[in-house]
Amino acid sequence: MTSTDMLIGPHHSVVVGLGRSGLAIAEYLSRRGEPFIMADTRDRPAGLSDFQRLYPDVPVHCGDLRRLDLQKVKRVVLSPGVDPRTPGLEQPGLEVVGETALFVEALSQRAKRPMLIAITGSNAKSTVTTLVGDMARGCGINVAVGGNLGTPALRLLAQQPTAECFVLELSSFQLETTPQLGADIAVHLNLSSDHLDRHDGMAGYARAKQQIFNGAGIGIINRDDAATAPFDPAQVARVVSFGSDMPGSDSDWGLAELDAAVWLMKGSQPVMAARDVMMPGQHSLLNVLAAFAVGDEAGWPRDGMVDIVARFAGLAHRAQRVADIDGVTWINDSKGTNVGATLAAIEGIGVTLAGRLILLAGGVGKGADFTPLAEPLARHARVAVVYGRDRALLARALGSVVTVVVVDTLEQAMQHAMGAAQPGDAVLLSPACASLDQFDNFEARGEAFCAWLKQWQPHS
Ligand code: UMA
Ligand code: ADP
Repeated sequence: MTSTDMLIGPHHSVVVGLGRSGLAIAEYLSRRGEPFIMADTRDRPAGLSDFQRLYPDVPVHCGDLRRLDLQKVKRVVLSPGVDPRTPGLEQPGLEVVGETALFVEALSQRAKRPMLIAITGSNAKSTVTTLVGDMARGCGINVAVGGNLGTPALRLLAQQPTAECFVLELSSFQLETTPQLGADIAVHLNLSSDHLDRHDGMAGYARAKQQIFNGAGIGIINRDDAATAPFDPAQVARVVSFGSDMPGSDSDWGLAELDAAVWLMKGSQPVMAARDVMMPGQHSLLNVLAAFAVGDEAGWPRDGMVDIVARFAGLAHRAQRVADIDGVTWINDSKGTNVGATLAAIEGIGVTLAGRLILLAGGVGKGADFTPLAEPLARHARVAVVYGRDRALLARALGSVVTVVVVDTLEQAMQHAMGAAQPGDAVLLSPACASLDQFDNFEARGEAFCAWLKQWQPHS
């Protein structure tokens, strides 16, 4: 037993994780006057002194959770980065929930419950969440936007107490510890492998994502990706789909060719011409369809939404056109940190080109299988230039179907691309890997790409 242990009792919650979520949980429990202790499994967590300054009276436990007697507490509230399988947490009868579960609890206690829109998927969550938020704002809705995207949901509640609509990006980590989300609109964008270590493989990861549908009013799913459909249809009152084909029913969304132009459609009604969507690539059209489906089900005016989409340039480092040099487009998709994202970028941008793609990929592959990239590269690429720690793995997976050039760094990869590209081509940085071998994060990698381009551009 530790000294912290002696201070806790059956009314206490134990909050685990001294990061952004932990602080938002602490603020929430303090506002409600609920006793809690703070815990972190690291011996010297970075946020400790800030927390102690803010909450001098709250006991803090650092290190192994098995040193706390959790059998006697009310419940444990986890930050998303903390694995529910952490030693000490797997005890019979112990209630373990996450920050999102407390948000749901708080929302249900409001006299007039605001609308909850929840968005998950392996890729494109931040883009779609931001676009849905912009659409709501553009249509005059008092909206709060956050979750995995940045501001924890519980902090949004405090910052925007009068919001009539909450739009949350939810990760598998956040969904795993939210037993009953009860979203009015729940969106599952796509599923490809990521975070497999945390969820014990693909089946566990898919199951965590499925929690988005628990108690949902409307489920919005991707017809191109069967894994986005609710495993149990009874979880959701009604399902609406989006996809790259013509929609089969009047409430579904899709694409169709009308008078030799591609249109975004609701059922048989054309809503917006694809050429008026500012974000590049066919995969971006799917993201826009998902956002339209949300706004339409929420009852927002169609014209207002179309206006926002026409001006939405996308987020930095996501399939972002950053330069045009001698007829070659340079695209920064540094957020392509897994195979699913890079696959979508190759397919989505490849089909729009007069020329061919030059893919720049590499970094830390996180044990992923790169072979799904081979077939689309054979169709769309002139060359794949691979760099960084796992370049040999990429070369082995792709070398039999596409010309592969192996270099050490991203800058060398760009130099090679500069020489190989022809007018009409696009050079796509979509690494399918984490950046941590050569950069601090994906943002730093994307910024380096843009900075080198700036030096090379003739009139910059
Ligand atoms: N900690 C432990 N034990 C552990 C792991 C962490 O005690 O085993 C402690 C750390 O010492 C640290 C604290 O937990 O003190 C950090 O908590 P956290 O990792 O949950 O991070 P937060 O600062 O609370 O940020 C979290 C999300 N982080 C993760 O899911 C890892 C942020 O998503 C999110 O923006 C934020 O909540 C607000 O909702 C980031 C992320 O990387 C961007 N998400 C993953 C992704 O997008 O792929 C899922
Ligand atoms: P997330 O928040 O899920 O990581 P982002 O919006 O940050 O999503 O985008 C992450 C990556 O997903 C980017 O590389 C982006 O190009 C890619 N992406 C965008 N749209 C799609 C899509 N429809 N399917 C798969 N990947 C996509």
